[in-house]
Order: sequence, then C-alpha cells, then structure tokens
Amino acid sequence: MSLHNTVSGNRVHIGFFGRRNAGKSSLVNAVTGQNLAVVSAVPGTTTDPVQKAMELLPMGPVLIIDTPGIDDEGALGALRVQKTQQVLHKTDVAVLVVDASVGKSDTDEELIALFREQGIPFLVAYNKCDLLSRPPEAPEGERAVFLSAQHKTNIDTLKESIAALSAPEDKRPIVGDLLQRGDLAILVTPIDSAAPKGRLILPQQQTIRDVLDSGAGAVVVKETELSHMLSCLAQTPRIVITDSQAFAPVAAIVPEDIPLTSFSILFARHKGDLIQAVRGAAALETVQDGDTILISEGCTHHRQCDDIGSVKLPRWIRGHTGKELRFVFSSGTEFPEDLSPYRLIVHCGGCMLNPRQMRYRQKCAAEQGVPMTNYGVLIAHIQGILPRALAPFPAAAAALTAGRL
Ligand SMILES: Nc1nc2c(ncn2[C@@H]2O[C@H](COP(=O)(O)OP(=O)(O)OP(=O)(O)O)[C@@H](O)[C@H]2O)c(=O)[nH]1
Ligand SMILES: [Mg+2]
Repeated sequence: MSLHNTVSGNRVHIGFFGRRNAGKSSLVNAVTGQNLAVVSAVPGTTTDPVQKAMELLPMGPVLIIDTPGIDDEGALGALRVQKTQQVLHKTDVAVLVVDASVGKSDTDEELIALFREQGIPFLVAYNKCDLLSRPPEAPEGERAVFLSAQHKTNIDTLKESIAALSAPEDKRPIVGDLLQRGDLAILVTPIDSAAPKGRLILPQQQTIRDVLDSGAGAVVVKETELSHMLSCLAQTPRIVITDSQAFAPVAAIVPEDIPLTSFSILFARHKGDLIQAVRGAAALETVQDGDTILISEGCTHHRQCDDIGSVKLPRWIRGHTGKELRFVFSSGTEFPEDLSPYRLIVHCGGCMLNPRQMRYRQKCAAEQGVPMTNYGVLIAHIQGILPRALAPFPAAAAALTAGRL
C-alpha cells in the first residue's frame, strides 16, 4: 500500500498542543524534518490546525497535527476548547509542548486533564532546554522528554516515546483512571431473562478486571441487594456503576454525593469519544420533521442489538421527539462514506469493532459535521439519566449542557 493509499483513519494521529509560543510548530518541523509549519516569535502564529500525512519511523504512517496555541488567560476559553476539542477527537497520541524556561501553567494542567478524561495517551515535551543550564525535573509519574526544537536535540527520543504510546492495542481505561489503590467500586448487575446463563457479560467482566488492575476492589451486586450491601460497607464507595436498565432505582438508592454512572457510559468512553457521543445525544433535541437518522451496527449477528436498533430505538426516538423521522439502517463493515444525508447517527456499542475502527467512524462523522451518538448514551439521554451519569466526566457533562442550547 503506498503512502497515499493509507486512509487517514489508519494513520496514528499525533496532535501537538500547548500554550502560544511554546514551540509547537518548531517541534513539528523538527519531527517531520520539513518546514511545514510557520514559526515566529509572535505569540498566536498558528491560527488553525495544520496537518501533514507522512511516514514516521519507528511508527509508520502517521498524521501530524500542529494546533493553535492556547491563551494564557486563566481557564481555557470556550472557543479555544472547542477548537482543541475538534483536534482531540482524532488524536491517538497527544504531545503537550511546554516552554521549559517558563514551566507548566494552569492551562497546561487543564490540557492534561482533557487528555486524561478522554483516555488519550500523552507525553510532555519540555522544549527550549537549550535556554537552561540544566533541564528541570519532571513531576513523578509524568512521561516527559526534554528537548530543543531549535537545536534538534532529543528529537529521536521524542519519536520513540510517541511510538511507545501508540502501541497497536491502545489500552484505554474503562474505570481504572477514576480509582486509586484501596478504593471500592460497586457494580450493579441486574440478573434478568436477558442475562446469559451462568456467567456475566463481557463489559461487566472487563470492568471488574480494570478495577482489579488499579488496585481497587469491586463489590458486584444485583439492584435488589444494593441497599443492604451499601449499609454493610465500612468504606464509602468511590463510584457506583450500574446497568443502565436499572439506573432509576439505583439512583434512588445511591446517595447524591457518591458518583454514579453506567456501563454504557464507561464503554462509550473506552471504545470511542464520549464527548462526541454526548453531543450527538443532545442533538436529538434539534431534529426536525423529515430528518433522516442513520442507525448503524458493527456486526450482523447480535439478535439483541438488532432488536434494539431496528425496533426499539426508532420507537423511543419518535416518542421522545414527537417528530416525523425517517430511519436508515446499516450493519457490519458497511458504513456510508457520505454521511451528509443524515441529521444524526446512532451507532451500537461496537463490541465487534476495535476502538480504532469505532473511533474512525466517529472521526468520519466529526469531519463531516454530522452528530453521532451510540445506543447506550442515547438511551441514557432519553431516560433523563445523563446529567448524573456524566458527573464523573466534567467535559462530557459540559458538552451535554452546551449541546442542548
Ligand atoms: N531557544 C529556543 N527557542 C525556540 C525553540 N523552539 C522554538 N523556539 C522559538 O520560540 C518561538 C515560538 O516558536 P513557534 O514554534 O512558533 O511556537 P508555537 O508554539 O507554534 O506558537 P503559536 O503558533 O503562536 O502557538 C520562536 O521564536 C521560535 O524560534 C527552542 O528549542 N529553543
Ligand atoms: Mg505555531
């Protein structure tokens, strides 16, 4: 396959972020070995994202994205976040460029919080180390590279670190990033007729595994035993995770100060871009008579999904909106290239798609400006449980509020 035949979805997307004048464009030029990006001492030189597809060793095909610098004025401005957000949607690995002679600012910390929340692996590139007699120390646990874009020192180290972060099976957290060693997570798993015989479903198993990997403990309980179990605990749970079907009764039991979310929210984030999915769900409020909604499934053989996708969702959506809508269905590997006919895309959870495939579909929708959500997030929205279920994810919660306006 030639370089140009590699569709952009199959390229590792590497985004360079940071404050104005940190040297993002200089670093992009040093990494690519080309003078693609305009560099100047005037802050705010880069005004729109600049991207370049190329072959970058030791990674292979990549897409390098240089972004406009973020202002220093306190909290990230809404518009800036939106621009940064658009790039974050497609970023596989983020490089936070910090001027080492200045150090990290609140803005940088906010960017790091955004990366974390969206499960985007990142590293901090301390640039302009040539200005220092000796490089600063990185905070413990931070993946950092000390370099100089101008003197081209440690650029290879940066490339290797990026490659290490973009390992093929990208390990996006399910819930582990919200937990600390010794924490307790409660998992509420109703056992009804839809539950498989003699075992738990995969998302529940994977969540338990993720809890264990983070050194926390899991209490797994049916909604009927939840109240009793809560009263037995000597330690306040860090989070309660429930099957969305049981959200209402569970929300009534779990005190407001204990974070409560659903498996579908966790997996929307694990598999793809939660913020985009939330925006897509909020877009349901803006559909009009005559709009077409695409309902898309990743596989062709899951009876249960099929029933939800082809029968229940159209009914719920019509009931919720009260609009005359047209529904179009796609399944398996087919996903329309031209998404412009659709006002909204509702995708299944994508259990048969790998995160990259799922994210690629989300990228296509984002690039074409079509709102896209998934079954779990949309159903949660229709049930009215999103505000509470999103509370552990502030940026996604903000997207819900913004999307409804
Ligand atoms: N001493 C030193 N100066 C650098 C280095 N890298 C970049 N600079 C200088 O820092 C200034 C800003 O560089 P840019 O690459 O334009 O910074 P940027 O982050 O892209 O800035 P915006 O696009 O405005 O956000 C320029 O004057 C560069 O020459 C470095 O490693 N050492
Ligand atoms: Mg720039």
